[in-house]
Amino acid sequence: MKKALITGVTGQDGSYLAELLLAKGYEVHGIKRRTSLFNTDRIDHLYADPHEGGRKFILHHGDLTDSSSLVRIIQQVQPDEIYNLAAQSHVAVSFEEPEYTANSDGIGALRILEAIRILGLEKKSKFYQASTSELYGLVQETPQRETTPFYPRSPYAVAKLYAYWITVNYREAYGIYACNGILFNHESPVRGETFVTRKITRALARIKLGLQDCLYLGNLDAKRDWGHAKDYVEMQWLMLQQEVPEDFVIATGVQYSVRDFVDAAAAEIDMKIEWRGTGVDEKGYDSKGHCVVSVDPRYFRPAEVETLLGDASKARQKLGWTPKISFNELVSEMMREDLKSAQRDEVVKKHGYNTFTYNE
Ligand code: NDP
Ligand code: GDR
Repeated sequence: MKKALITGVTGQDGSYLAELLLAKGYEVHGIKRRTSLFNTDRIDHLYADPHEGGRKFILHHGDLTDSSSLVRIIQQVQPDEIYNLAAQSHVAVSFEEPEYTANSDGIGALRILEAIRILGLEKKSKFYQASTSELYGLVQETPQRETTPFYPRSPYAVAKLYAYWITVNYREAYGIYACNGILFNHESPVRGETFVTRKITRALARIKLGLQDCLYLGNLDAKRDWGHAKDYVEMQWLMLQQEVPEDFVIATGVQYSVRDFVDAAAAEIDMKIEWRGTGVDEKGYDSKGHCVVSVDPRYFRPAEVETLLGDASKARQKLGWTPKISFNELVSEMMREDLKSAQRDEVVKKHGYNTFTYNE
């Protein structure tokens, strides 16, 4: 039985990847951070009680900023495959916490690669690095592919640039089977609530049911190549099953703006969007006291990535990979699931309890 170790197992991709690998018969180990509240919502359905034998899904406490925990876990697990998905993954937050982002997202990858070396696992443990389309930042070529020059535009992207190159370097220097998946944005119903797609579907569902007044957004003209996380984790696994380790771009090849995403999500629930510019009062309300979408400059970034569009021809040709879930199916699934959770909140509210609107 193959053993896989996933860092970031409590995140969006970690949860889909754990499901996929368990279905393929792997023993799956995951690293989670110590938190003051449970942070395992996305993987609770996979949880197995440690008091029962024969577990295939095992969690370990560790942190990408703590080499000792990483070395200890990798030594104990002796994984055939390591998927490094853990990161401070929010681009806007990286401007506020640049040093921490560099430590976890950049040096974190190095710590795992060094652990592989220290433990003499160069020929045993294959390594996947969660690289990103943010590396292209201020784009030098459209669409972006493996050979497009990088131009990172945030502390997050700069940290990921280090992780990208250290992965390439350890592959070339020490013969480790190490690859970068350069993944374009991918979303799902379990996407973090402060990324723009989930923020939109969650807010529109709550506005529809009268639980929230406004959706405040930043740059509506930013364009992204949005795919579904479920499709993309399959690709992460495929990249570690090849004869030779290589880096691959993963994308749909179709681009939409943030505004398009709002329109598509609203259409799913027959909601007519009232676009409000910055010309309304400071709270974003119009004269009728009603507002649906408002631009709030607080969500503008110090340096923005305006447009990303990927070319995944190499993955198509060499790995036979194509995304199965379309943009409209993705939006529809996210909207459906957020409507369900808003309906639950509606029941809670009807019984006199407050529900919480987190406007971040
Ligand atoms: P999430 O933010 O949903 O998940 C990140 C995971 O990393 C969480 O499990 C989080 O733990 C964990 N984590 C954060 N910091 C640390 C740390 N210091 N030590 C250990 N664990 C930590 O991200 P996604 O699932 O969306 O993305 C997965 C990876 O892919 C990330 O590296 C991201 O940068 C990259 N990526 C994502 C893309 C996307 O569109 N989703 C596109 C391209 C790359 P906790 O649950 O406790 O917060
Ligand atoms: P991104 O995703 O920065 O591409 O990083 P995000 O959804 O945060 O932003 C996409 C675009 O939407 C614009 N935007 C807003 N973004 C947020 N979060 N909130 C808003 O209110 C808002 N309004 C407009 C942003 O300015 C941006 O242009 C994601 C992360 O998953 C990274 O970890 C990953 O590497 C990249 O995708 C590929």
